[in-house]
Amino acid sequence: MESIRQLESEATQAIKAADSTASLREVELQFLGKSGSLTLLMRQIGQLPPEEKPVFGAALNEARKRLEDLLAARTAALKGGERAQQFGAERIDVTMPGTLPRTGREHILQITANRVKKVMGGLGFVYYESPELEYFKYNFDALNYPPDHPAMDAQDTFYVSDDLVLRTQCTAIQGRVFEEFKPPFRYFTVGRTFRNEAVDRTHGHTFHQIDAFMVDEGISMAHLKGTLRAFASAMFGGDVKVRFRPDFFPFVEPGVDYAISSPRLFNGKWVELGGAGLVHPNILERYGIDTEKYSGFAFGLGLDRIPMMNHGIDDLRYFLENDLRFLEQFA
Ligand code: FA5
Repeated sequence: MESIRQLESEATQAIKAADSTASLREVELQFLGKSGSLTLLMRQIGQLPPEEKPVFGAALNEARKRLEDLLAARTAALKGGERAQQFGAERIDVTMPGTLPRTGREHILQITANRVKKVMGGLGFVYYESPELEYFKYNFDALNYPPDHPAMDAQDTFYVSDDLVLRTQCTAIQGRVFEEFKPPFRYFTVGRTFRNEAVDRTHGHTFHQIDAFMVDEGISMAHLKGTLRAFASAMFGGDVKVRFRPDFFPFVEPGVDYAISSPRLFNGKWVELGGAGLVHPNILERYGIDTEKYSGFAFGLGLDRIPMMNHGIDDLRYFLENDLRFLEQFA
């Protein structure tokens, strides 16, 4: 009997001292488990004299029952505290500001290209796409460059093989269009061009051009000037001035350079956007077009110069540097 009281008192102490449900579980195993000390005591009943057995058994069961109740109460109390603690740790503050996912946006050059496509479409030109890796034939030969002509030096490019180059000018669409379609027509393209260039603020090794040409009956410099005047108004505003000065390109005759100026843009300085002229008769003849009946104009402009003018950007290298601080300014 004494041993029961002793064990019950020990177990009670241990239960009161336990500070977590996990340690309570250990106490339970230690006293009431399969080989717990109270359970072992129960097994000793058989060795007692018969008259003591019922009294001892009853006392043991009562002690066990008290301990079980105490354990249950203590477990419940500790569990409540532990839950509260867990909730506290996992608590979500729904009033905290969220993290916005990063969203992409169109690149300023893409925005510009899309505007150009709208404007050129509005002027009756059809978009034509051709490869950036181009045959030498279309980049130069078809454009009336005599073999080894020094004009090719102005457009030194990257050769992939003897007859494949990274195109130096979007004018390379001309030969492809002439092979595919019969005049009258108006085609244009917008795309990436490459030159082996001493890179500076206004010259990249990789840049973009708009190139357009139309062939029809009676086309003259007046049509060219009217078209480039309308293009400048649409891209820069109605108040821009346009300027044409004689220039040489093997594929036009006469040839001009085309510049624009406005007091609002680039301190009113003249900025050259590109070259233009009437399609050289040699090219028309090469593709079997009757030059008595048909003539055409062509122009090629730097795309990158347009946002440079419109946003006062003084270095075109920003466009391809992928610096978000620069790119995110253009919605
Ligand atoms: C040409 O590329 C001719 N194909 C244009 C042309 C087409 C003339 C049809 C006549 C008829 P040019 O090399 O000047 O011409 O280049 C045209 C424009 O592209 C330049 O005025 C400039 O705006 C832009 N450009 C040329 N090289 C670079 C470069 N390295 N970096 C950025 N823009 C350039």
